[in-house]
Amino acid sequence: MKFSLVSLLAYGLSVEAHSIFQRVSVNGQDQGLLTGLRAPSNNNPVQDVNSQNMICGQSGSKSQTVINVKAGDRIGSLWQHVIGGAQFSGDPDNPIAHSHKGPVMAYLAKVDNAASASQTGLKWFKIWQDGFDTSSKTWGVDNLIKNNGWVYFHLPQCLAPGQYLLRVEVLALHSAYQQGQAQFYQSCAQINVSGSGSFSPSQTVSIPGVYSATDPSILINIYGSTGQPDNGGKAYNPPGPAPISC
Ligand SMILES: *[C@@H]1O[C@H](CO)[C@@H](O)[C@H](O)[C@H]1NC(C)=O
Ligand SMILES: [Cu+2]
Repeated sequence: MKFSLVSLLAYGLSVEAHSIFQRVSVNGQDQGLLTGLRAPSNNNPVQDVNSQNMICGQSGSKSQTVINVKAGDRIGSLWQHVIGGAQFSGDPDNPIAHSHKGPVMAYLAKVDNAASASQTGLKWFKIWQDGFDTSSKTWGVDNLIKNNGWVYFHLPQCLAPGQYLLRVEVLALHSAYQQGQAQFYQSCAQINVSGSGSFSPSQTVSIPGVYSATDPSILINIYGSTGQPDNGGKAYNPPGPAPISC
């Protein structure tokens, strides 16, 4: 009995190798831990694509800060195993377990006041994604791990000035061959964009609503015939709309 409890705990630790988006950088300037973020306080994934937690994760930390950025800026999103970094010294699952293959995506939604706006009912559009590179067999999550948890992308130059919620999402597909087992991780950053752009999306999506549990990029076996997580060498299209281009 005692032994099985211990092995259960050990198993529990090894499977809960999740991650949290918890820091933003702007052109290399770290904005601080949880500053300007709506982030979950624990690293458990969201698995119900229709849950309100799909928006910015389970409700956790809030911030009064709105991060000032310019259209075209290089944004960094830092992912770590638990809030603050590694769970313990030498944590092999920081920033996220290597098993958690999948895409990384970034969405924006216009709001009046990013610090106080409700996150429900917003009109989202995708600005960036890192899916799967078939030639190097590299997933977005592999690049995140390579960069010690940092994910980098540029804000579109054409973006209209104003305040936005920036939602960055990791979709871990290691168990996605079973419906309801794809793991979604996300937080939202509160940003104030300056610039001279005028882009307004002609098509937007609702979150939740944009994904379905049986979407072929969500209900998917990413393992090839030798058990390698290489999607059998096939291309992979991340779920949701295509990123805007401008
Ligand atoms: C947003 O940016 C504009 C332009 O730089 C600035 O005038 C405004 O005060 C900023 N708003 C917030 C809430 O920081
Ligand atoms: Cu996990």
